[in-house]
Amino acid sequence: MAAASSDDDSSDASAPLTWGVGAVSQRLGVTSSTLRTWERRYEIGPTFRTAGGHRRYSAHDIERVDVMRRLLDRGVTAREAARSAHALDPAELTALIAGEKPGDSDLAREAFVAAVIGAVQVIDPDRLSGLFSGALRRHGVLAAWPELLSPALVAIGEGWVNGTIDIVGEHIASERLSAELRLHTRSFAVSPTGHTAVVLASAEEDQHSLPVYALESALAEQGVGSLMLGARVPWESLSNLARRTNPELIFVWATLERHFDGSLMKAVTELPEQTRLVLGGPGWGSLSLPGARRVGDLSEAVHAIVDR
Ligand code: B12
Repeated sequence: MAAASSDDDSSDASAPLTWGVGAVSQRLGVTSSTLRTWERRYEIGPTFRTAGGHRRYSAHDIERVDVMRRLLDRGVTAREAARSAHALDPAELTALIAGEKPGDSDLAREAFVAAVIGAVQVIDPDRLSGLFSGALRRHGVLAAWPELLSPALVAIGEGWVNGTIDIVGEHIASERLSAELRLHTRSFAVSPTGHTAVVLASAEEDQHSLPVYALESALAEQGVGSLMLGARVPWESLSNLARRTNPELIFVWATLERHFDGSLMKAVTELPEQTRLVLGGPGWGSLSLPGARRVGDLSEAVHAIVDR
């Protein structure tokens, strides 16, 4: 989507970021004339106008148009779609997006992703926290992660690649999501033995840790505690820790591609005999480590750990 702008004739620094008809049309695949019709007939349109009279859509206006479009795509009449889309204030839209059972409806997923992207683009951290916590509270991490949160992260990654999302936006979303995942984790009573029996970490030099926080949280939902080491854990430290605490299982996440590496092999061979190694994430590619088990998604990782 074209970047939000403040036109010369709307350059009030306190005004929210807004988008023109062309940008909205391009983003949602709805022609400009249809957008004008929806505004005229159903009052589904922009909240703002520039001093020069040009239409300016806020992030919420865009979400409302998007809901209208999706409901129409699902066979709802225009009048009903407009009524539903109209009835949503920003908080209700958030609730609707996070509240529909994920998996049941593409609308829930796509609207959630659109809301997250909108909040990243206008830099609205509190809305991000609200979206993330709402999704976790309503569905639990085991459903919310694959159905809502992961797709939102993938969309953020795409936004970063095509230049519509700044790296700062990616950092804000990541920080807010990891904070909400940790809060979710702490809301469950977990078995204290897990804190030494199960160790979770991201691979050496790999800064990506959100899937590991999701796993920590999903285990907590099952009453299983774990020792979370976070991002970029050196192999040597991991194997030293294992020799001192004899964990039953170590899970290591890798997003970035891993290559054969002597210090990794040494760490693996020095693990205590009882310690099982479980690997997750695209970075492991075809690398095979002696005795290690691969898991492909969050649910499989939870089962591998809970049923160990
Ligand atoms: C958030 C994010 C960051 C955050 C991480 C914050 C944090 N605390 O984790 C920050 C901003 C720090 C970051 C940094 C970087 N990032 Co980054 N990042 C992302 C982003 C947007 C989401 C990552 C994520 O959590 N994905 C989790 C899920 C959603 O994705 P997935 O792993 O592909 O999921 C698959 C499976 O693994 C499985 N799965 C999903 N969840 C789970 C959970 C478990 C437990 C299991 C077992 C499986 C599983 O299902 C999915 C389908 O197969 C991705 C975009 C993306 N497409 O993922 C880029 C992305 C991973 N980053 C990328 C890059 C390049 C970087 C940087 C190198 C950028 C830079 N130039 O500095 C640095 C890395 C520095 C380093 N040394 O590590 C690339 C990686 C390309 C590659 N494969 O090499 C991506 C793909 C963006 C892109 N499209 O180019 N990043």
